Amino acid sequence: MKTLIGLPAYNESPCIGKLLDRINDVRDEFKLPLEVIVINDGSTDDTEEYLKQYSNDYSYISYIDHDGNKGLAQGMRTIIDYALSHLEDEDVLVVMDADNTHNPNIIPTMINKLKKNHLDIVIASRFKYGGEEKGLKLKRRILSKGASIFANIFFGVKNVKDYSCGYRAYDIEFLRKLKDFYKDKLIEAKGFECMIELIIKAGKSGGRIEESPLVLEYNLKESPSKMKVVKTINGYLKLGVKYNRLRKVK
Ligand SMILES: Nc1nc2c(ncn2[C@@H]2O[C@H](COP(=O)(O)OP(=O)(O)OP(=O)(O)O)[C@@H](O)[C@H]2O)c(=O)[nH]1
Ligand SMILES: [Mg+2]
Repeated sequence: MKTLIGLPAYNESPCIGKLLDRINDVRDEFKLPLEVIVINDGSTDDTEEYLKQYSNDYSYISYIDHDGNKGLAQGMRTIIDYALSHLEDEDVLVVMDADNTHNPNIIPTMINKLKKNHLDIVIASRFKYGGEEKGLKLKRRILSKGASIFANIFFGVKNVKDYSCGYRAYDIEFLRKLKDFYKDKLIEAKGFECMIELIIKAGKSGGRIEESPLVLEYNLKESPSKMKVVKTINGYLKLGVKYNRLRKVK
């Protein structure tokens, strides 16, 4: 069994090297067969220079360049397509932010949970007992908690509290089934709400989803945030209209 870590990255030069070092430590410490794919989404800073250097130094790290900035949703599509064409059904895809706020040392726990409990997705959750958001400003805390409450009311996916966090482990057999079913419509969202869309569709397809606590290390964030609050809330509301559980839609 192999694990692929997929990192969507846009202008992450202050953080990407630090995160790849931390992933390397976890790989050594836990002797995990880990590989890394970074999607460099038209970064205009030195992200690509770091990726050239790290992919030269470590054969298990590679990257794909998008020609221009296509957005997080397209980054996720590229990661999923890459994972499905490079991994076997027994393998695992872990997606996490490239901004060094997601500690890779919980990856072994997430994979163990996924495999032991025969799950389809494990979400690293800020709202699971033991999780927290270190260094996050009040406005952003309200947004993440608000997204969680909103999504629970509208979508009510079993066992899920953290719908918007991108840090997750996906079972490849399940992801393949999901992609075969939805095809090019697996991710229709344009922005950051694609993370919620994936969980809604996984839940509708009978996916077994559980959470593992995440301590979000926002105190380590050095790159500017790319999350546009108004645009993201707008995206959440559109999902609410399209997929809310009162409507009988596919
Ligand atoms: N492929 C791609 N990735 C992006 C884009 N914008 C952001 N990302 C990545 O998506 C992940 C999440 O972005 P963040 O800026 O960390 O957003 P967030 O975690 O919701 O909020 P902050 O941490 O406050 O910024 C990071 O790895 C970013 O590099 C984009 O346009 N394209
Ligand atoms: Mg982030």
